[in-house]
Amino acid sequence: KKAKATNTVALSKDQFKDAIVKHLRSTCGTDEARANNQAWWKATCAAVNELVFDRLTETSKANADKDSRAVHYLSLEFLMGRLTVNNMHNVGVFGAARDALADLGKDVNDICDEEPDMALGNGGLGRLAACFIDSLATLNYPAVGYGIHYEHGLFRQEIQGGRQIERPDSWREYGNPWEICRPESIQEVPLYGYVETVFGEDGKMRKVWHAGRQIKGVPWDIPVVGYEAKTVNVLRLWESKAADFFDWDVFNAGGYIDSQSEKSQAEAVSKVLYPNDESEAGKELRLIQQYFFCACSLKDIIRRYKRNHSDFSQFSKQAVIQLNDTHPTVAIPELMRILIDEEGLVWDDAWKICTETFAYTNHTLLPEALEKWAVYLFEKVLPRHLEIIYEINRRFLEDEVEAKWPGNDEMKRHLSIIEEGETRMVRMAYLCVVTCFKTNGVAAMHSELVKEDLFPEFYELWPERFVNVTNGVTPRRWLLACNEQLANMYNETVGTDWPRKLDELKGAAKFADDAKFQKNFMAIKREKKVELADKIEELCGIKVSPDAMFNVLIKRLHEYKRQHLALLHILALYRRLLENPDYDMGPQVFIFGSKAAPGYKLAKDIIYAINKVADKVNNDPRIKDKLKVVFMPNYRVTLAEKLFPAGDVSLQISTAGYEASGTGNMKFALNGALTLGTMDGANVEIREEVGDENIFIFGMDCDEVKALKAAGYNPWDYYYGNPELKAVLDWLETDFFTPGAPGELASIKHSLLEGGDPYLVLADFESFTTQYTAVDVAYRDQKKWAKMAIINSASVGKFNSDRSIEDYVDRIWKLEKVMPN
Ligand code: 26M
Repeated sequence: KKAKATNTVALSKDQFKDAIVKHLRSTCGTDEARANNQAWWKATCAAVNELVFDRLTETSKANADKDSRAVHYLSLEFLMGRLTVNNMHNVGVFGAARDALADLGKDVNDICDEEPDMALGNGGLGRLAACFIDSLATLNYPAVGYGIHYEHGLFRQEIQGGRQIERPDSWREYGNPWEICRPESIQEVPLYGYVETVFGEDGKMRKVWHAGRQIKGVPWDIPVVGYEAKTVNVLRLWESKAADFFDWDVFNAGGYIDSQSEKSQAEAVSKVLYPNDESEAGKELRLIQQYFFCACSLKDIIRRYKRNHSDFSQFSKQAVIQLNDTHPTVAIPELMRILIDEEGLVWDDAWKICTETFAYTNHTLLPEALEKWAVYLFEKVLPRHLEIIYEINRRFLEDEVEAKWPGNDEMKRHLSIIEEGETRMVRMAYLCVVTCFKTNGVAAMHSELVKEDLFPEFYELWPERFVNVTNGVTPRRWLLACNEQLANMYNETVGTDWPRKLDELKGAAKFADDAKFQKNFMAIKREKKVELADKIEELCGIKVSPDAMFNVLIKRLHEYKRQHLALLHILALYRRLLENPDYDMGPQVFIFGSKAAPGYKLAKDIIYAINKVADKVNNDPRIKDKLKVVFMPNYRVTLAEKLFPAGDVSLQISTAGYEASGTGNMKFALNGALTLGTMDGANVEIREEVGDENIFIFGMDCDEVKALKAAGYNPWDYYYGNPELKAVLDWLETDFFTPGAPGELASIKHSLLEGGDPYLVLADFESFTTQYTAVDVAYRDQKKWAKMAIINSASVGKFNSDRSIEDYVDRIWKLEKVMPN
C-alpha cells in the first residue's frame, strides 16, 4: 500500500486538473496542445497560488486585526531554493497536483524541474533563514522576513579544465510566479550628503541630514506557506530603483544619458549578492546594500505600527527585530535616527526602545568574518549614523565600562565600538552586543565560545544577554519533499505527524534491529544512491556503483572546513591501493560539491586539485574501481536535495571550534547517513542524540586545538612524523596529477607547511585516516550499518527548525500564535 505523502487534501485531482488547464489559457496564453514545460510549470504554480494567496490575505488581515506582536527577521540572505514542490506539500495538494499532471500526460518532477533556484544566499546562514521562515509560518507565528531582491543570486559554477568559472545567475529572467510586487509600499532611502545642526525656536538643538541622493525601494512579497497551517507569512524583498523625481530636469534638458547613469547606479544596489561567505570585504556598495534594506524595512515596520499607535511607547512590545549576523546592524543607528531626528524623541527614550527591540545572532567566530567598516566610509555614506554610533559608544564607555572598570583606559580601548588604528573602524558586532537585549550563538558549543572567547568582557557586563539557540532544518524540505520513499516508510511506521513533530521518528528506532525494516530502509537508501549515480553520470560523465560507500562532503569551500583534509586522505587511500592491490577496503566513492568565493585563491586551488585527482583516480585501471572521486558542479539547494538522501557517510570535518553549527550535518543524519566528524558545532549535539556508538568522531577537540596552538603548532613535525602524510603532500608537488605541469597543486602543500597550517589539517590527518578505516569496516557489516543508520535518522528530532523557532520564541521573541490551526 502506498501511503500518501501529504495529509490534507485541499483540492481534488480533478479540480486541480481544471485549474491547470484554465491557467494554461488565462495565465500563460497557450493551451494543452501547444504548451511547453515552462508554461505547464507556470500554470501549475498559478493553480497552487489560488490557495496560497487566499491564505496570505487571511493571515495579513488577522495580524492587522489583532495588532499582534511580530518578529522581523532581517537578513541579507534567504537561500530559498525552489518553491513549487514545497508549497504544494505545505498547502496539501502535492498528491492532487502529481496525479492531475499525470492525467494530463506530464511528470510532476519534469514540470517542477523548470523552476530556477532562488539562490539569494551563500550557504548556511542564508539557508537557515529560509528554514526559519518556513517554521515560523508552520507554527502560526506572526513574522516577516526582510531582505534584498537581488537581480542575480549566487553565481552559477561551471567547471572548465578542473577550475571554477563563475557565471551570472538570473533566477527571474523569465518571470517568477511566486512573487507579488507591492508598489503601494515603496520607500525612499537617503544616502550621502551632510548633517546640519539647527537650533529651533525653543532653543533645542536638532540634527538635519541633507542627503546627497535618494533611491527608492520597491517591495516584492514572496508567500511563505506554513505546513498544513492556516498561516501564509511573507518574505519581503526590496529592489532598488532610481527615485521617481530623479533628475527629470537633467533629462528634459537633454541629459538623457546622464539620467540613465543615475538610474543604473540606483539599480546597482540590488543587482547582485556578494558571493563571500565568512569573510568581509569592506566595499562601499555592500554598505549601501545593508543600509538600503534596513532603511526600507524599518520604514515598513514603523508604517505598519503607526496604523494602530500614535506614539512609540508600545513599539518594542509590538515588534522584535532579529539581526541575522551583523550584516543588518546599521538598522540600530537608523532606528535611533528616525526616533530622534524624525519623531522627536529624546535620546534616552529612543535608546530604550532600541535596546528592547533588537536581538542579534552570531554565526561565526572567525576573526576575518567579523564585520568592520572604515569610519571614513560611514562618514561619506551615512554621516548622521556615524554621529549616532559615536554617541552610543561614548555613553557605553563613560557610563557602563567606567562603572565596571573604573579608570581603566586600556579596557575602554579594548571594548570601544570604534577601533583606533591606521584606519579607524566601526566594530559592528560590538555595536550589536552593546545594543541588543539578547545575543545568541547557533549551537551549544558555539554559544559557550561566544561568551568565553569572543565577547568575554561583554559577558561579564551582561551575562543575562547571552543565550543559545541550536540551529535546525525544516523536515518538510529535508525529508518529506526530498526523500519521498523514506517519508512514506515513516508514514507507515510512526504515522503522519512527524513533519511537524519530528521527535515522533523515535518510534522507528525500535525497529532498528528488525531485519525487514532494515532491508526496506537500506533499499530506500540504495534507490536514492541509484538516482544520484544517474545524475553523476549525466553531469560529470563518471560511472559510480551504488554498492560502493558514498562519502559526501558538501558545503562552501573554506580552509576551516578542511576539504583538503579529505583530499589528502583520498590520496592516502589511492597510494595504499597502488602499493598493495589487495589492500583491504570496500569500494569507495567520494562526492564533493562546493563553491569558492571568486577571490579566494586557495579555495579555488583546492577545487582544481580535487578535479585533477578525480581525473587520475577515476581513470586508473590499476585500482579496479575501488575508489572514485566526483566533484559535482554548481552545488546549490536543488542539488543538495539529491545529495542528502544518497549519502552513506556525512563528512563534517572542520577544525574543532570553527564551525559554529553546521546544518548539513543535520540533513544527512535525518536521511540516514552516519557522521564522520570532529567535535565541532552541532556535531557535538548530534552525538548526544544518536549516541557515541552511532557516530564516528575523530581529531582534536576544541580544548586540544587551543592547547596545541598555545604550545606552538609546528606542521613540519607531522610532515616528518608520518611517512604517508609526507608522501601525499610531496605527491602534490609532482606532475603526477597535472602531467607536464608540476607544481600546479603545490599551493595546498605550501599553505599547510610554510603557511603554518592555521586549521591544523596535518595534526588531524592520522586520526581521520584511522577513524575512516573503522567506518569502512562498519559499512561492510550491512546489518550493523543499517541499525546505526536507522538510529541516526530516528534520533535527530531535536534538529527540527520548529524546535529552534520555539526556542527563539521562549528565550527571545516572546510571540503568540495568531492563526491557530
Ligand atoms: C560578508 C561580507 C561580505 C559579503 C558576505 C559576507 C558574508 C556572507 C555570509 C559573511 C558570512 C556569511 O555567512 C556565514 C555563515 O554562513 N555562517 C554559517 O552559519 C550557519 C547557520 O548558523 C552555521 O550553521 C555555520 O556553521 C556557519 O558557518
